[in-house]
Amino acid sequence: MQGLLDLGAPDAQTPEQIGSDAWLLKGFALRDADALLAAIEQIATQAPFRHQVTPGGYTMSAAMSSCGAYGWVTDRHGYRYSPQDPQSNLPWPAMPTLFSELAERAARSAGFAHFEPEACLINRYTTGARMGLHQDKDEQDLSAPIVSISLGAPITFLFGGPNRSDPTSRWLLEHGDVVVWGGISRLFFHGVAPLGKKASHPATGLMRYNLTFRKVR
Ligand code: MD3
Ligand code: FE
Repeated sequence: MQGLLDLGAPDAQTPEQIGSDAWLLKGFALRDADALLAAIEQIATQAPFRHQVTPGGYTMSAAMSSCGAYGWVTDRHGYRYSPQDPQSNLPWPAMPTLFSELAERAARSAGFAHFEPEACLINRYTTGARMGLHQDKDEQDLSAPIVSISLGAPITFLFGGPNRSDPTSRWLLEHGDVVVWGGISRLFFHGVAPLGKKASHPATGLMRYNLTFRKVR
């Protein structure tokens, strides 16, 4: 008989190491996916998704919003964390307890106790949207991990090394997957390939959402 006791299948209880101090928790957020998507919709009524412009003058193909004490902002002048949404000059929407508790549990499963995220960046990808190789280093405390939750259409994640020219490995990130990055991988180059034309999920259609939880200060 098949499927009753599949001990070989990866699941939320067995983190898969995808790099030094980087852990993939396959399906870890699956149970909470509907509630997460409803919360994202609510957040977007207060802080709508927008395509930000980089200091280099490029418009990002992923649309972004944020919740929590800080949001990530880029414009012609540079990148920064800001306690206000520059579009409204209001504080970002509060981080739902569901978000912070899920991020804390995921970090704990990967060996990082007491993770208290101060910012949750929300990226929204539609067909063709991508994120080029970059490092996340706008946070003051680089000892805290970053937790990411993928929802909706699957995408290919590119995971490099400490130098831009390092080779990249590819990982498929699907609905409900959670990844925790700490230690040296926290500063590794990474990005996502363009969202495929046929990529979809029943819960989101052609959209993919990514939540990243960060300690900022
Ligand atoms: C590895 N987001 O928001 S999530 C980002 O799918 C970002 O939207 C991508 O890169 C996305 O900055 C990738 C995975 C991720 C996030 C942060 C990392 C991987 C990371 C920080 C350090 C190393
Ligand atoms: Fe990043």
